[in-house]
Amino acid sequence: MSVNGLNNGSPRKRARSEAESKVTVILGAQWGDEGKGKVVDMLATDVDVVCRCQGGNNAGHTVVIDGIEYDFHLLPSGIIHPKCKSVIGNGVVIHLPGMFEEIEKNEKKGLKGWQERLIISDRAHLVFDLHQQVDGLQEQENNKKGQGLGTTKKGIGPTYSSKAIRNGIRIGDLLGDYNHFSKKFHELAMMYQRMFPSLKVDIDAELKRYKEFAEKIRPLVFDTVSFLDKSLRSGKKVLVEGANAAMLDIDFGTYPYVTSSNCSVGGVCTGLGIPPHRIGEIIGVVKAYTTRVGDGPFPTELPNDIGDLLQSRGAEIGVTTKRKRRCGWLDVFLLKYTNMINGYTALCITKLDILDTLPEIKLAVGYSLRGKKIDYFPSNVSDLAAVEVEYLSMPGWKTSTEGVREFKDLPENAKNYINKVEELLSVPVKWIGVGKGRESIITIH
Ligand code: 2SA
Ligand code: GDP
Ligand code: MG
Repeated sequence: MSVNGLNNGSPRKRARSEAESKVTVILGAQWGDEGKGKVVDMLATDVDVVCRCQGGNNAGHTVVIDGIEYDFHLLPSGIIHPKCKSVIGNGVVIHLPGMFEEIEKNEKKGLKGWQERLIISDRAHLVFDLHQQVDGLQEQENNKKGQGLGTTKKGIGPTYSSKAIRNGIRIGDLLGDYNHFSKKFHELAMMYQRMFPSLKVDIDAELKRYKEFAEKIRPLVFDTVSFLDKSLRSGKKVLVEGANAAMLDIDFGTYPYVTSSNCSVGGVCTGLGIPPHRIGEIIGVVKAYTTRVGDGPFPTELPNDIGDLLQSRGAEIGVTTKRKRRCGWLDVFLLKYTNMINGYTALCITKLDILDTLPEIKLAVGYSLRGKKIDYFPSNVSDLAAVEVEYLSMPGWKTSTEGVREFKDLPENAKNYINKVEELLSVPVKWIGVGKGRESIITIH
């Protein structure tokens, strides 16, 4: 027996089977829209299961295959792969009308056979229309005080707050005793009507509609904890598709300008019921510059011609709300912070091609606050808004990289840019995106 009382090394310590596998996690390293959908699609060709662990249909993940653009909000981006199961885990919040609309839209583009592949956790919470209305009303009130957050109004905050104050309603409640579900729904609606007298909810119509949804989803609902446990024990390849991104994480992001879930690596364990030792590769998806949609401080923002150029060349428009995304230089100081939290084992740098026309490119390498260099990422948004950014300037390459498929064929200055990011972060860059399509990727071996 060792000093700490554990049987380390004793025969009673059960060896993990050779066949067991670890999950590969794909996470947004900035403020979202880094191109996670494309990375998931690229890796999903070779996996058995793709899971969403947090967020809801606020997310917008784009996959482009043979020129057809699919946008996924609640469905894992792996859903188009015919051999891959798609799991919506317990940490996700689900708006069923939105999910079926998304399915129908993608069916028109060629999505088939999803009924055999989609698996929904019985522990996931339901987003009702009333949560979405409340999201809008809260934003309206905050805007009047000049304190709007710029949410997607998809009901994400109100649903996670229902979950936290324990009057949330889960998929399992919908599929169980309908009287119990109706009672819970009544109580939820009454609470919000007390808080927002202008809120209109046709309770009977909603209950009727949800009775139909219950039968539609019943065949898709499982205990995803044991499904994933079995999958991993039998060596299946599992991919986790993070939604939103580290700087929008409710704990580590630019609070209160964040979403309401943990979009960093911890959300993988809590949102799927996977123990930490089963986490393998953690791929950070980094856009070659920075964007942010919604309000909140953004130290490297470029409210000028360069920002406009990145916005238009990068087609930086929200996939869910169609809002213009704010654009700025790549912030390596911020990436160092998100790497402390997520521990990336590899990076995919996307949208390098968008920088192709610039004569000079800058990287943020340090922050100062009130004249003093700081070695931490400010937790306070007014401090973050006040930081002075130290930049490293690099020459651009002013050549198209769109057709490049091998690292060695990139222009020298583009290679220098990638190498500099890798050096500053000490994380290997494994992939570089040079276009929207599935094929527009450079793999570094
Ligand atoms: P919410 O709706 O409560 O999650 O909003 C809170 C903040 O989180 C931001 N947020 C996002 N940021 C980037 N991308 C997201 N998905 C869509 C996309 C966004 C869109 O892919 O483009 O279409 O506007 C996303 N979802 C939430 C949000 O802007 C708030 O700052
Ligand atoms: P996600 O939320 O992280 O999945 O990213 P979004 O889909 O919201 O936004 C990324 C956008 O960039 C989408 O329109 C993608 O098609 C596009 N995209 C992804 N990678 C690249 C790339 O390497 N180059 C270019 N030009 N576009 C890309
Ligand atoms: Mg997105």
